[in-house]
Amino acid sequence: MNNFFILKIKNASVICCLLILSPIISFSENLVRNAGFEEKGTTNLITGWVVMPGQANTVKIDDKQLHSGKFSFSISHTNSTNYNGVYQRIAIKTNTMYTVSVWVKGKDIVLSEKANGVKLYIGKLTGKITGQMAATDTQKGTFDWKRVKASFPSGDQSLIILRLYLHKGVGSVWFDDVELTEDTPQSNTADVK
Ligand SMILES: [Ca+2]
Repeated sequence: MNNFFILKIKNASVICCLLILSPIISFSENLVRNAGFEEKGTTNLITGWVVMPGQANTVKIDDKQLHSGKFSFSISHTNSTNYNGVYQRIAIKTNTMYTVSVWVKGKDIVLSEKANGVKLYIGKLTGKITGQMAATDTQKGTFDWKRVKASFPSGDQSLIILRLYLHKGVGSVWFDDVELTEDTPQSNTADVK
């Protein structure tokens, strides 16, 4: 075997390794701003998030219950008709699969009959909210930090709204470490010969 062929084989090996490793080492950027609620902003404003127009003194940045860092976002209701939360608009790619998740903790959450409850919600946004694209399963009762998630195809949407809320229930909920990422392709290795 001459040096030319040895060089070709070495080059081919390097290319094969890169092709095999690329799906493993690739990662997706978290598209959520201030995802861990560590940037407090000014009074009643949370950097990166918009507080929904709800009832006064029901939402806050909390420094007692947290999943990571020093702060979480908290909603506490004493009235079962209350509906409060935060949201942000996020630009995404069309025709792409995304996964969204959040860490959530609850205390004494009791929901009304027609409540949507505790959710991370993804909605279409074409000038106004036009429908749900994804939502995590609702949560109730008392529970320690757990991660809830959902996946969805973006379809023709290039802008979405991500909301965290407590709808029509009493009790307290904490949210932390929100994540929205593009799904990484796992099937590339099948094309490597
Ligand atoms: Ca945090």
